[in-house]
Amino acid sequence: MIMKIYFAGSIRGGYDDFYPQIITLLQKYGEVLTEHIGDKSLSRIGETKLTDEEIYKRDMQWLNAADVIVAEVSTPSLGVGYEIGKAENRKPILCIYREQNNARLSAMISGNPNFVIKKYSDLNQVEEILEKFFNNYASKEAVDN
Ligand code: 6IA
Repeated sequence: MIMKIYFAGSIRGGYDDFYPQIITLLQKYGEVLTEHIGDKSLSRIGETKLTDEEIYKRDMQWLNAADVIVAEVSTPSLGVGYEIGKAENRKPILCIYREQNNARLSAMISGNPNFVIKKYSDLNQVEEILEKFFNNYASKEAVDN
């Protein structure tokens, strides 16, 4: 079975240019349900043909279908906070975080023991973080089944 990965990243909260590369790295481990978040032209301001109601409905379906959530939390986003809050205690959640301009991560995320939180400064580090997280996840799955 191919793993389903929900990648969450700030859109209207502020778009981050690293998303396309992070999504490419994630595709090594499974299907990224939300790969459109890496589409720069569309996601600058969150414009799309879908209404907000349609976006919400589709994303909640994907969130429920996902085996694991990976959230890029460097840019504060109500949407990302909501998504990881909804998935908490139901799915493994990895939050990756890039320190920029001394901005500090919300204590509601950094202080939450249900999230695996990893800081990075470049994509090589993201690659290492993902490798460790997914290897760990795969070995837990093997024990559970
Ligand atoms: O509050 P934010 O907009 O920063 O919330 C971002 C999060 O909400 C992401 O993790 C997405 O899963 C979800 N989200 C918010 N807006 C959209 C959206 N807009 N499409 C899909 N998911 C969204 C349309 C732009 C899209 C074509 C890139």
